[in-house]
Amino acid sequence: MSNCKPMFEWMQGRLSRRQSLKSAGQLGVFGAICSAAGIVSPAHAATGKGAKKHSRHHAGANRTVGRVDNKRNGFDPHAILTDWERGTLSTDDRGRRVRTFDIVAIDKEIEIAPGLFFPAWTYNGRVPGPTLRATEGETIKVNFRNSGSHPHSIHFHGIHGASMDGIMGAGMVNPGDEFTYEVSARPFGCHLYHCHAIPLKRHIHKGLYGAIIIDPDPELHPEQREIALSRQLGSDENARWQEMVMVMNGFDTNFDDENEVYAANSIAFAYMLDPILIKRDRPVRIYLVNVTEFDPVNSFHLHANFFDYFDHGTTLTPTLRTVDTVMLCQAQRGIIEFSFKDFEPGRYMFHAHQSEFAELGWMSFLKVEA
Ligand SMILES: [Cu+2]
Repeated sequence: MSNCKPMFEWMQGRLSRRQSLKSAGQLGVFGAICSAAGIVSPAHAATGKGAKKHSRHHAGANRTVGRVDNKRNGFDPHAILTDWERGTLSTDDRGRRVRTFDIVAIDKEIEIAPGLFFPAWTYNGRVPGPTLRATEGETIKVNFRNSGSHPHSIHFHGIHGASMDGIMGAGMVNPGDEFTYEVSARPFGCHLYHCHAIPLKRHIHKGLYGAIIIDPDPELHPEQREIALSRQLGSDENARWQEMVMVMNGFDTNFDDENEVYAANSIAFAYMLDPILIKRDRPVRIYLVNVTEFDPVNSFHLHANFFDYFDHGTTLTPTLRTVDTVMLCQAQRGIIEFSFKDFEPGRYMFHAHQSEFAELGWMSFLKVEA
């Protein structure tokens, strides 16, 4: 740790105030790296003594040391990949299939990197909020209770009436109050929901967002029934796929309208420290959502392979084929499909291709196994 402090002071003298603040945020990550046993200063690295340790530091850099306490957070980034919230299915007196979810807004401090805490506003105590999953044609009802300290709402990117829009005068909920949103589960695809209280950037960035996945109804797509079936959770065709959701986000830990930490599903480097296990012979499908505030774009880049991309997930044929990078503005989302069939087993990296985001947490591994 003592080696890190002089370096930080040296850097601080050379940066503008805003850059310094940002470096202070980085120190959370950098400090964690330095606190590991065996890290030596660049000065020592220049001599023979300690050079090996230093090179090991560089080989293993771009990650944090130590672990986020998932238990204290109340959510686990690995569980979030696949913990679809299915709600309760019923038929109403108009004969409609209704899927009902319960969501509560709660203020909650969460740990986003080891030892780095963020005063979040959450849906159901987690960031991102629950991944709602429904089937095309259903009616979605969400009973929303605001147990937070500010007015909040749920605004769905989907199809619904004006009164259900989650904006001022249409489903904005004061602390202690409740509201039931009713929206259509269409179009099928990969969508999102978020709070639409103002100031919008603050309410979104604090953590009030989540993914909503609408599976296509195979009966409505006879010409592409097999593909639709593969997306329908619970079908044999779907069971073959290794599906996961990734919500790309960032955290402004010092409230200067810039992010100090970036991630997929909130926890910096979570999938770097514990790579996501992938079976080589089964295809992979990622539901990707960008909710990053303050930066105009985020991106997803896969190493050593290429993928097909379905913009917004609203088509059954790819909108981009054979690419290894996609760029998404805030609220843009899509479905990524690829396979590691016949590849050499090992760790395959994926990350934002804004290098700054990658170095501040949004860097990950898939561990491909035979
Ligand atoms: Cu809000």
